Amino acid sequence: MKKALLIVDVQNDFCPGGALGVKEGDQVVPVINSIIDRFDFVISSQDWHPEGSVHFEKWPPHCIAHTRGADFHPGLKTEKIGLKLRKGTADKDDGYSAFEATNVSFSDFLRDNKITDLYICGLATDYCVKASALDAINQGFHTFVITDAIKPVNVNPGDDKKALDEMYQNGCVLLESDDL
Ligand code: VGL
Ligand code: ZN
Repeated sequence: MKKALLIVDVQNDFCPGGALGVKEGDQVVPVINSIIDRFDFVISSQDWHPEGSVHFEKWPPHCIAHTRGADFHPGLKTEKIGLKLRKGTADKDDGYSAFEATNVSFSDFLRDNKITDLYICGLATDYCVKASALDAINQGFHTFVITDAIKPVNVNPGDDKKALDEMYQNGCVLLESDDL
């Protein structure tokens, strides 16, 4: 059994003050930093959009490739990250899931490294965390979501509860960082 941590989109634009700031998004940072040493591998994903993306018909422009908004939150412990995934890189691509990364195949990486258990944290619960968790389940990984290390966009109130319910119903284990 090998465990990997996937840190989803802990980027400046998803933190308070960012272009698509998630309420309390920065509060996931100390929780993630406190658990990062407990995994065999640490992988990050980054939203990495081109300026003219169709994605920006739904969302304010955010995480434009090579901008400060697309950088990791400055407080995140990044030294342990062994693989950095970039997604949403095409004009016509939302790229919500880390499994849609275009710079490397995430599922090949997990299989090549014999990772069985994937723990997911980061931003945002109701979009990229959910999409990544559901893909992980569909690809056969034991999938865990760390509920005190995620924050939602909540376009509509309760979207976070719905997302957690959907992940749970599909077989994700929901747990808190203290239970690791
Ligand atoms: C995300 C909305 C738009 C996310 C990305 O990281 O959850 N949400 N792009
Ligand atoms: Zn995006």
